[in-house]
Amino acid sequence: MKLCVVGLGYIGLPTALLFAEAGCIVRGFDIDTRKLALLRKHSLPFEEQGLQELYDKVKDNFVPIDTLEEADAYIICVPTPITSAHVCDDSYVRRATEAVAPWIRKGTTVVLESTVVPGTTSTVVRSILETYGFVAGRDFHLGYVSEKAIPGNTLYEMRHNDRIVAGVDEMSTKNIRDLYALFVRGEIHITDCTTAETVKLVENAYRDVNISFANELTKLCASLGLNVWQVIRLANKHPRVNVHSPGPGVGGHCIGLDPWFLAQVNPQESALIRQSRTINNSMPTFVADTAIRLATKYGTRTIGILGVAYKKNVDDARETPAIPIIAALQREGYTVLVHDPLVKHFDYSLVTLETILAHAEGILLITDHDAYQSLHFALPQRWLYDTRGLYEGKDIGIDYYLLGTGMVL
Ligand code: SAJ
Repeated sequence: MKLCVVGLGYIGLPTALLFAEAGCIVRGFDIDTRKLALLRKHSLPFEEQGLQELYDKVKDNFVPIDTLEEADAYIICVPTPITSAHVCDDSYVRRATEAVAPWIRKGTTVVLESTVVPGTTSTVVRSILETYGFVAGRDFHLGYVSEKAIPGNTLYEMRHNDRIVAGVDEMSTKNIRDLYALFVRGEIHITDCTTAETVKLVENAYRDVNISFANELTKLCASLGLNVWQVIRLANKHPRVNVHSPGPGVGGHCIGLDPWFLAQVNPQESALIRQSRTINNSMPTFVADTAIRLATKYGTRTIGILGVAYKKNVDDARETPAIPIIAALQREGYTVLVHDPLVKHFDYSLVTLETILAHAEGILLITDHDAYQSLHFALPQRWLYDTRGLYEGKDIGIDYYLLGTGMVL
């Protein structure tokens, strides 16, 4: 089986290497020449647990390419950004599908994995692939498979999570299920393409709504002078309660975007999904305003930012709340020193932790990387504002303020 993965990002590259590990001859196509150059040197364009070891193991079965080739199957894993009008931009999916269409033969399999607006596979993708006269279902297999792997544990979850697999007809579904069964150890559930596309969005919208509930609780507990972390811990003792964690905002390339693709289906009937996005998007301002009140209270002018990755222990800063928070502090004239132990490339210059500890008077913890767990602070630090609960209950050596605990400023 020769298989081509189109798009070698956080999902496409691990998927390609897992198919290579399963014995497929895999071609990995991407338009990013920097990424291809790294891969040709057997280096990775991003960190992911176990990915380098897997690449080293399967490198004879995997070839990065910049021109598509004939293959038995094509897996499309390209980005679906969001526009300023909060609408899914499916231009990468269309371009990737247009690139695959000329390679369709009888018996070819095409799978879309990108997160899309429900209905995309069976309309947009299908019509482009049928451009050259082959008919989906009758002549080639077409379907949709979503992934639910968590960045930071992607390979394990891609192998072991259940998978939702869909085809445009029975044969497509069977063929695609057999394909993913080559490496998926979780249960494979069968459905239609539009349901599968919708399930992916529902998974992430569910998480976004629940995070927004935790963030709204943060503001209510601050008004009550209560510790929101304690309130949530005790509420979650209930066997059927699972309140998520508050934070400085929702980052990453999924949770903050995918709910909009669902709301796009019927904006009049998606008030909760849209309001949840509004609440989560309000957190960076809430955090920046609190940090400014602290800096004013202590008369400090230099603020150190600990962590810019969108969540702990990853090197990914896409859609991170750190960006609007830093911008707000700089707009108020503060000197902002920024550190992250894993992120290599960022919109603001990054300094060493030593620089932060030597010069920052106030500390704002945005990402609770494990690397920050045992830090202890002293002058010139005067205060620390913790937006993740990392230091809750610990003596860190300076005045400590915790998001959602009603500190009196
Ligand atoms: N966050 C909170 N509070 C929480 C949980 C998360 O503030 O209780 C924040 C995080 O700090 C981060 C953002 O939300 O900024 C997203 O982090 P995440 O861990 O919730 O999600 P991702 O984007 O790393 O991965 C999600 C996962 N989806 C679900 O958990 C339903 C993953 O399974 C998906 O595969 C992934 O999106 C994706 O690619 O769709």
